[in-house]
Amino acid sequence: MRIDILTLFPDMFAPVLDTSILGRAQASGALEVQLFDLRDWTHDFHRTVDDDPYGGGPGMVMLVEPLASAIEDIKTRDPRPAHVIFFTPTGTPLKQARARELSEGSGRLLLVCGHYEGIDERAYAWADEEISIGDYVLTGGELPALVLIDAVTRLLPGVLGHAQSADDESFVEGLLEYPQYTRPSEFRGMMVPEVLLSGHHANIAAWRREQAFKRTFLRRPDLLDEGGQS
Ligand code: 4GS
Repeated sequence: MRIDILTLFPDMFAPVLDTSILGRAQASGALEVQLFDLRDWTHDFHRTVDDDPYGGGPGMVMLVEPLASAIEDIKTRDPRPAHVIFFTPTGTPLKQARARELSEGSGRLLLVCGHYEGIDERAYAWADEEISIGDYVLTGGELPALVLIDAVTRLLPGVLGHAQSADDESFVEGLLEYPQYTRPSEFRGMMVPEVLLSGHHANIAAWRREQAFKRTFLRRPDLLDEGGQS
């Protein structure tokens, strides 16, 4: 998959993208990331990317012109059509099912990271999709872009070692993940549940299903209402 990123802060990405599984995904060719600095599509001496909001109010608003020019230009850099995603708290909340679809989709994403108070509303005409990573306010769309890249990349073929690990965990079956343990079997009086030490695979599977269901009921009953469409 090719992922293009349009941002004012390209330096924010390498430390995350070059580490651990994302680093390996790039080394193997499963993931290709291209960073683009929005200031490269400005034309004035100060390389201006924002201005005061019409109607007044605090903060600055990103200009539509550099965003539109940059997106149109970046789209031509590869023959594959780019699916353009903007990050905003007013977007559709990101769920595992959407991450899965994007990992199986066209093979090319263009992630647009806003900064400052917001983006001129007219720029959203260049968005195919608007995504929120949660109901809180960040300083920019860079961290949301990294969250999306992480969630999508681990679902790409060959990225995770174990074929199983990508679909055994939380959300995939609409439930939270069951609790996990490793050595030692006792730590400061806290025991690992007996059934996990039993070697009885059917009992272990049943215990995990029950734990996943109980946890979901207690902590995220909203997921049970969603009918497993997460
Ligand atoms: C989010 C979010 C976000 C909103 C970007 C204020 C700078 C900021 N983007 N999910 N302007 N939550 N964006 O907080 O996607």
